[in-house]
Amino acid sequence: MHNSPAKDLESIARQGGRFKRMAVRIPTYLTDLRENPAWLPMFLLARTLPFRRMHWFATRQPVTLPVSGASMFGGLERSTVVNALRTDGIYPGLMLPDHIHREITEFAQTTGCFGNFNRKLEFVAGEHKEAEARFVRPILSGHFFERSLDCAAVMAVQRDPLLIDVARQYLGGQAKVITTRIWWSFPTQASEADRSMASLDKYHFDLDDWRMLKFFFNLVDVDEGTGPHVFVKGSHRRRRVKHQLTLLVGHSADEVLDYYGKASAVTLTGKAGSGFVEDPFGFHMGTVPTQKPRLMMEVGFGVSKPSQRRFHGEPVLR
Ligand SMILES: O=C(O)CCC(=O)C(=O)O
Repeated sequence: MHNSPAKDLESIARQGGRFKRMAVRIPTYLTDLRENPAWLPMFLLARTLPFRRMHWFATRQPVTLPVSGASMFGGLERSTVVNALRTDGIYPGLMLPDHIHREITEFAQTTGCFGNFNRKLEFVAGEHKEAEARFVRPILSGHFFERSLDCAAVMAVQRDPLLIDVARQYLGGQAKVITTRIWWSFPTQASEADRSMASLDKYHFDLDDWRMLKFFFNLVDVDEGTGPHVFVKGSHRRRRVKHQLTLLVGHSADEVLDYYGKASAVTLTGKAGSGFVEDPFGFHMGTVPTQKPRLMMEVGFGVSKPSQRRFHGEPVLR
């Protein structure tokens, strides 16, 4: 659902339905293509299982020694995480040390974020209701973009040896960090367009690279009313032909769950600091909070040259 300019995404999304939103992304796709011609085969073929497998066998790089140094995740076995990722597409048992998640939450409570991906809508999270009144619109998300990297605890998580070790074992030796972000999702009356832009309430898979891995952390206590993330187990390795041949990455819950079964959907509630790592080629979504704001962190890994523009406006890391 990514790969579109951060600039004025809100106004684009408001202009109309799904096909209009796809059409307005065409200039961005063309720029991506000029900048990196290898983007086109990825965009067209990485949605199909046979081409993903071919790419894996053709490009996989060997994993060298694990990255050394102490991890904030203690003695968690890399192989346990990687085996769960291969089988289920998700490993749900991560936990950040208290001082780390508290430092990030304090940063996110005291630093201005940008509403609905729009840099003109700046506010601090505690003033969400006032911001909605001031900007006369529902505000569903608050992103920090490059400001996320000013928080030392965010950087400590991004650089933790466990993350890169797991990413290399799962994606191949060339795996590298491509995104790091923290963001709020707020309870509000959001339109379908706003929800779609924030990757909320619609199952989708990510198509920013041939192979990706995302670590997510709940930075506040997340229950059913806090808009938890949902992942469909096994959907990273089994895919209906119809869902491989479509240009659309988003699909209705009925369509997705009829195929994988309702029991395959895992809802990632948990205490502040709890985290999980998933293969985002599997179907997943955030949900809209109904009671309390959710604060999340994501560190994403990929295998190709990252695009200059990210959908969420976060900096591209080199
Ligand atoms: O907000 C969420 O939990 C979903 C995020 C998401 O879908 C993504 O990063 O691809």
